[in-house]
Formats: sequence, C-alpha cells, structure tokens
Amino acid sequence: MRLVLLGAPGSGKGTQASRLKTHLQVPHISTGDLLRAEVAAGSSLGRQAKEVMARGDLVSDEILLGMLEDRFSRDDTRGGFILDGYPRNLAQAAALDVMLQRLGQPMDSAVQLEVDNELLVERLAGRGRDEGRADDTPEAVRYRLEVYDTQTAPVIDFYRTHDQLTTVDGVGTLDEVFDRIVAAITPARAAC
Ligand code: B4P
Repeated sequence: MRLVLLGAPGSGKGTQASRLKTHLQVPHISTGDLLRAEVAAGSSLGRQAKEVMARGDLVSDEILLGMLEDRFSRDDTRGGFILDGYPRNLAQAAALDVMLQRLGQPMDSAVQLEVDNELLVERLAGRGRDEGRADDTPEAVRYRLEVYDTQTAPVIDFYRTHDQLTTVDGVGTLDEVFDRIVAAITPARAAC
C-alpha cells in the first residue's frame, strides 16, 4: 500500500505513521526525520536546512526532491510506503506525482488528519517541553501554522481532485485515531 498522510504540524502524522508501518508492514518515510538526521550528522545538506527548520520555514523543494529520490531508490519501498511530511506545497505534490508515475508506483490513498489550531498549539508546546525541538517554540509553531495554511493546505485539494483523499478526525486517543485511519484506507487496500 502506498499512503500519504496529510495534516498540519502536530496533527499526528508522525505519531500515526510509526504505528501504521507495523500494521501495513511497509516503511515509514518522514521528510522531517530525514532532514533532522542530516542536521544531526552535520552534513552540508543538514547545515543548509538547520536554520530554515528552526524558524519553521520549508526547506527548498530541490533539496527535498533529491532526498526523496534517494530514499525511493532503496528496495524496501517496492512493496509500498507511508509518506509523512511530504508534499508540503503544490510544486512538491506535482513532483512526487511525476516521480511515482515514473517508478510505476502511483499513490493509492491520501489521508488528512484534521485537528483544530488551538489543540495543535497545545500538542506542540507539550512536545517542545518534552523533547526540546527547536521548531516547537511558540513563535516557530505560530509561523509553521501560517506556512501550513498558505503553502500546504492547497495540497489537500490536489489529492481531492485526484479522488484519493479521505479526511479523518485527528482528535482522540492514539488508538481511536489509528482505528479511524485503518477504516479510511480499507477500500484502497482492498483495491491494491
Ligand atoms: P515534520 O517533522 O514533518 O514535523 P510536524 O509537522 O511537527 O509533524 P510531526 O509528524 O512531527 O508531529 P505529530 O503531528 O506526529 O517537519 C518539521 C520541519 O521539517 C518543517 O517545519 C520543515 O522545516 C521541514 N520539512 C519537513 N518536510 C518538509 C518538506 N516536504 N518540504 C520542506 N520542508 C520540510 O505529533 C505532534 C505532537 O502531537 C507529538 O507530541 C505527539 O505526541 C502529539 N500527538 C499526536 N497525536 C496525538 C493525539 N491523538 N492526542 C494527543 N497528542 C497527540
């Protein structure tokens, strides 16, 4: 199954993707995690991304596409994947579509996790306190939500017009949200 999880920062994409990978037996590809690994390794890409991420901006489309092409060249994605954090704008959505068509692996389903802004801010403030992520400061979170509204929200319509979108309520316990996602992707799984 080839699945993309969509939603604002803090909507639970990463949290649910790590559970879904066990359920679906496919790798979880998080562009945020890939970027954070580059930053931690101090690579040239990581040095370029570090400041951009800390202020809550999007890292350049070129860097992201190169990184993703590299990840998709690995054999473990042949049986499917869960993509989390990408695409974050329409240019990335179009580039992904072209790449997956070229690989003969078109997306099967897109699930949007819906959570209102007040709760997103609360969740990310909690993570900021627990994990100290540079982009979970109140200022960066506010900016990331603005970036989401202006640049990432149109991606939802991209998948809606491709008849691949299901919207799921992202408010509830981790198990409740997980069960909703599993129910939402059941038709697409059956068609795989
Ligand atoms: P990401 O790593 O994608 O970070 P995120 O949007 O905060 O989502 P994440 O998946 O981590 O959090 P989740 O909602 O699961 O991106 C970070 C940065 O990397 C971006 O700002 C950008 O700079 C860069 N980047 C990444 N991809 C890019 C791209 N394609 N193009 C350009 N730049 C890119 O969880 C959040 C919190 O909520 C957690 O604490 C979790 O425990 C909690 N939570 C989750 N579900 C919950 C629930 N049901 N109830 C209560 N709490 C819950």
